[in-house]
Order: sequence, then structure tokens, then C-alpha cells
Amino acid sequence: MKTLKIAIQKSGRLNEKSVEILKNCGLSFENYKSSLISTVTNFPLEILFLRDDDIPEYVQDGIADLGIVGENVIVETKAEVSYLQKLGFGKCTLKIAVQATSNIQNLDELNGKAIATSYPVILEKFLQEKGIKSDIRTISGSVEIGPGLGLSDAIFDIVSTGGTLKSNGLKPFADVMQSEAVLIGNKSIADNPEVAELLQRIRSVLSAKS
Ligand code: PRT
Ligand code: ZN
Repeated sequence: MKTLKIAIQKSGRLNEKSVEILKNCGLSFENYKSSLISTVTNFPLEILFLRDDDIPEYVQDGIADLGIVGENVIVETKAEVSYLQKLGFGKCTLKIAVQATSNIQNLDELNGKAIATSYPVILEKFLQEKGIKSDIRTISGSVEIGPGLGLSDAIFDIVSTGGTLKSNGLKPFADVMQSEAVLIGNKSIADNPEVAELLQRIRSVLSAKS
């Protein structure tokens, strides 16, 4: 029997809930902060702990059979994977935001404006659909400080409570994408019986919760 591999986030917003859902499925494994791989003792499964950005490609390339990651990361990396199950945590909305004092009102007004983001692929797709041409500035983090410093006219980022926008003098302007954590699989594992068993356990954990 082949040992399956599932990739989950090593540390960050999705780590704890990813570990929790696997434990609730009855899987026994050690969860040391220092280890990058952990063997499940009562199921043919290994857990790989990775940066979330790497998970979709690892699953696409078959280095991992399964993965738990935010939908936004899957879309951004353009990975070709199967969506197996939404997991109900890590919920957020990707939004365009502008300065709270801005009087910009229509999407059209973003034409020719600079938008800072760490998610250029998702933003580009949205703007293209709307027929808008903006100057997308890709930066790896702290995009919220851009408008205040005059680096960009708007930002595109993940929002959950809205607290970060507010404390940086920004207001939401347009919702682009909803996201939550999902279980993904390599395209070729659909008929694997252990995958089917694991998926069934995950679904019963989820339905017991709701
Ligand atoms: O180290 P690694 O690369 O693995 O992690 P990371 O730092 O890239 O990601 P992490 O752990 O921050 O987020 C993992 C995933 O959680 C994201 O890809 C989303 O799918 C999901 N998620 C849910 C969020 C948030 N909510 C969220 N609020 N990801 C980020 N944020 C950030 C956002 O970027 C902004 O800076 O939180 C801030 C806004 O939060 P509010 O509550 O102030 O609106
Ligand atoms: Zn990341």
C-alpha cells in the first residue's frame, strides 16, 4: 500500500486548524514545531509541513498527493489540482481598497491608477474581466502602507475583520474574491481508496461541526 502525503501549512493562519481537522479524523501523529515531515502511525499517510505558497505546486507535481491551502493561493499560483472539499476555516475576502478620504466611486476610475498587491494574478484577471487597465505593482508584503506613502493609489489584499485597512487609513472599495481553506488533490489520485477513506472522515468531521 502506497503511503499518501498531505501538505499543510507549517506555521501561520491555517496551521492550527489543518492539524486539528486531521487529528479529529482520528489520525495519530507527532506535531513538533521543528519537524518538516511527520508520519501518521495509524493510517498510511505522511504530513509535510510547508510554506502555503508552495502547497499547490507540490500537489500539482505529485510530490504531495493532497494539500490544505487557501483558495486564493491556488488561484494565484495557477496550479492544476482537484478541489476535493471546502473546509470552512481561513475565510477571507480579497478586496481592492483606497484611502478613506478618497472620493473615487466607480471601478472605471481605477484606469491608469497604481494598485499595490501581493496577488497580481487574481487582480489582473479581475481587472481584465472589467476592462480596466491599471498599473499593478507587485510587492511581497505590507501593501497597506502604499497609499499613505504615495506609492500607490489603491491596494488589493486579503481582508478578514477590516481592522488592518482601517488602522492604515483605508476603506474597502470592491470585493474581488471570497476564499477559504480547501482540501486539494493531485489530478491523478481520484480513485485511490485511502484518499476516499480520508475524504469521508473529513466530511463527517465537518458535518458533525455544522
Ligand atoms: O509562511 P506562509 O507563507 O506559509 O504564510 P503566509 O504568511 O503567506 O500566510 P498566512 O498564514 O498569513 O495566511 C494563510 C492564508 O490564510 C491566506 O492565504 C488566506 O487564505 C487565509 N487568511 C484568512 C488570511 C487572512 N484571513 C488575513 N486576514 N491571510 C492573511 N490575512 C492578513 C491580510 O493579508 C492582512 O494583512 O491579515 C490582514 C488583514 O486582516 P484583518 O482582520 O485586519 O482584515
Ligand atoms: Zn505564504
